[in-house]
Amino acid sequence: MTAATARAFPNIALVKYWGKRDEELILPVAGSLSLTLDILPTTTTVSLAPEAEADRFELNGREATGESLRRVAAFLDLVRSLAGSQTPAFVRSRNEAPTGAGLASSASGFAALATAAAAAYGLDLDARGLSRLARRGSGSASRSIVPGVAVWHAGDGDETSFAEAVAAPEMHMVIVTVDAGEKPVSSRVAMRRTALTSPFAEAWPRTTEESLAEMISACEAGDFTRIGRITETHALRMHALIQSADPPIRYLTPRSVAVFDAVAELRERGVEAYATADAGPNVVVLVQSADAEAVAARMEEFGRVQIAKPGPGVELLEGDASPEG
Ligand code: 2P0
Repeated sequence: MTAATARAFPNIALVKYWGKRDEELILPVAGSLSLTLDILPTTTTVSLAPEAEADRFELNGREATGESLRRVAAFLDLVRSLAGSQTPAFVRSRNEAPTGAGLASSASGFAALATAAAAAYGLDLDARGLSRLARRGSGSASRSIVPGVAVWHAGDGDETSFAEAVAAPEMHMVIVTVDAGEKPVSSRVAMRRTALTSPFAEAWPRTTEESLAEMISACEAGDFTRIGRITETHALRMHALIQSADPPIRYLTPRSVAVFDAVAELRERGVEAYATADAGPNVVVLVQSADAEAVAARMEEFGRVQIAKPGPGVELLEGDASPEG
């Protein structure tokens, strides 16, 4: 096969990934757990280009250069080394998240790229193999291979650090985009600075693994309240850790904090809602489906609001059959 297309969706972590123990292999300091969404997918086509001199990468119809091209080309180098190929490729990618909306995700991007590139270069990978490969592009991409709730195991090396599905109760997410601008410090840079300078970095891997074990047991028990509590606590712990770097990094803005307060107020009125936020100011509210519309309406004063449901794992749209496992 010389061309393949794959589609993957972003994921939002309930137990966060923050920090690498191996930057080359992208092995995390602890496991994490996320929900893959059903909105804002990335669709990517990889076409082998034997006549070309170098890889090309087009994102939303625009030719990419600089760091984003370099990252895609480095990832293709990895795929080629596994496939025993030297053929350049043309990568065309479309992100349904509006450009600059702060929701364009390296998770959906590298999950789709890994799956399309593996098919185009003839690598025969099952879901676990795809998750390991996507991880090498961006850690969180390992989880976007998997439908619904995914646990990414820290593992003890490349072979055992992959994501797989976890049984969980039904949950929706209300995404509150309080600021569509670009984040001031990339998560990759911020993770490194946190590890090097925060006095609290030492406690993070152990406490995250504890939260992860509790979260998996809450998911298996179908206990939404426990899932929500762990989610909000772990998100705020991650932001506390990031803020303790030197120089400090603060992703949450006053408006983000106002959303956390509004969510706490909803809880006082008996609505089960829990907030989380990634490496940026936008807030995601975890709810049960019956509450999604009402919570979304309450959040409208803070920014653009979208409701997401659990989404599918990565899909190969043309070429070989869908990944198994
Ligand atoms: C997460 N984040 O678990 C956490 C929470 C951001 C905050 O995974 O360096 O883009 O490419 O492995 O996967 C963002 O990190 O970082 C992330 P790299 P990635 O979703």
